[in-house]
Amino acid sequence: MLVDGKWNADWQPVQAADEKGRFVRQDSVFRDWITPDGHPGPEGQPALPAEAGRYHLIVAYICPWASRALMARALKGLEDVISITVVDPRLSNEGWTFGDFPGSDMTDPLIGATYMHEFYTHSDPKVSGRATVPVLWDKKTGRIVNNESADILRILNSGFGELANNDIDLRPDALLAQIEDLNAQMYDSLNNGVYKAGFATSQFAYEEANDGIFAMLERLESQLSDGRRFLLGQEITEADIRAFVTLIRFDAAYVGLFKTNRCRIADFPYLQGFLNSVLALPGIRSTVRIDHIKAGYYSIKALNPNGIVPTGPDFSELGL
Ligand SMILES: N[C@@H](CCC(=O)N[C@@H](CS)C(=O)NCC(=O)O)C(=O)O
Repeated sequence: MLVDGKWNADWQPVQAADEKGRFVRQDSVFRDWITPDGHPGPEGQPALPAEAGRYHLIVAYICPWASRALMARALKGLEDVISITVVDPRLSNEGWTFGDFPGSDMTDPLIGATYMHEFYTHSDPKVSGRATVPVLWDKKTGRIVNNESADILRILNSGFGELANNDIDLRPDALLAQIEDLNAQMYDSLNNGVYKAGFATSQFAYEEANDGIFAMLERLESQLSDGRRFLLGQEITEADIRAFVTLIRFDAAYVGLFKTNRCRIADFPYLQGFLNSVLALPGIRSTVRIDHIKAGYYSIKALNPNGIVPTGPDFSELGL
């Protein structure tokens, strides 16, 4: 990670642990906003004005948090407004890097960076913390606008005004309370829950995380069992994006590497149907790269020292 703008040690996946061996995730550092005319964000955040071609996303297809941003960009039809670059899914000793894995970018067109952490020090020479993806970058000022995917989802949904496809609203007012409630519960038990299982440093913390994960999967399965297409009805919302990015990685990576192997998503008929419904939406399929997901997670040396990537599972039922 970075300390006062310097890369200080080989990359390690575990960010921090509490006294019971639970994985603790760090908070994001860059939290500015983008709004149609540059007026402050919803909670008064300093904001830049929306502009076609000005902003850029740096992502990793392995990463669920980055994939949320990619999904929102696709659903809001912002592919021609916001450009992207993709890092190599395999983590180096200095974290994310550009590289030659198929589907990644070999070089960075923005500042000529080799490593992700260079975008952070370019934005703030004294920055401390982890150099995570996704990053929403402003080409005009040459700095990070925001590195928190929860914010980026909101920015993409409403910050680009008429530049976006506004037939889709990922946070409709009528569902906002339900979306926020489900988001919070899914974050703790599922989205971050799989990491809490995988990076637990005690049996207790691992089992606690597993109980949370499978209770949430059962709940989502039962919620979908009335035949609705998405978690809160017939239209996709932010809650579906958040669920999808974890569910699509589950059988490919978490079941094996993170030991969340009580059962697979393929064993839940409604969750599997939900994955198909989301994948059928325009632009979504290209945000999912199972090869990156497997290569990336299984490159985490602390969990898989020999770097062997499993050949399965078979994703043909989802057409992946
Ligand atoms: N809160 C951040 C978390 C992002 C995050 O943890 N990304 C991971 C990849 S899945 C990362 O870049 N990790 C690199 C590191 O921790 O050094 C967000 O949601 O945007």
